[in-house]
Amino acid sequence: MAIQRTFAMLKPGVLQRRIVGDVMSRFERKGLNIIGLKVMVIPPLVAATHYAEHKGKSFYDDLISYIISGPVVAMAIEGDEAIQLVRRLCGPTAVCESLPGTIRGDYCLHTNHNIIHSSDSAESADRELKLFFQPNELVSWIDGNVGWY
Ligand code: 3AN
Repeated sequence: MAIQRTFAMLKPGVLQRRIVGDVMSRFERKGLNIIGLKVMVIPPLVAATHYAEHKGKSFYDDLISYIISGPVVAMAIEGDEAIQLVRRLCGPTAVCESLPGTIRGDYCLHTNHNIIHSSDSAESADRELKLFFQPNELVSWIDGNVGWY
């Protein structure tokens, strides 16, 4: 096992639906540590950088206008194998493949509003954490229960 940091983001609509606590509690219950947290409206340039790999795809323009349409909750999460574990807690991109029990499986009806983003690799996590957080906004902490998870 290796301690990793990853980036996750609750997309526009999650604050309005008042399910931020429900979603975040899944990461807490798993034993992962929230080490950075902010509510923000993503500037268009940051959105374009974040989703650069999708430029040119059919859903790109809608994706950008949606992601800047309201406040998001940006999170930095730390723990053993955090990158893959957070992805698994979120569930697959396509809502029809997201099983009940995953975040997307429980909270979304449409793939374009699949409520949460999480980094898909160590490289993405590093890039995305730097895009959304300053180094001094990330605070590692020790959980005294660490041996029980
Ligand atoms: P993930 O967020 O699971 O890593 P990506 O990076 O392939 O998935 O896609 C980024 C975002 O683009 C998704 N979260 C979703 O909002 C949107 N998206 C991806 N594929 C589609 C699609 N086929 N139709 C509509 N929106 C899509």
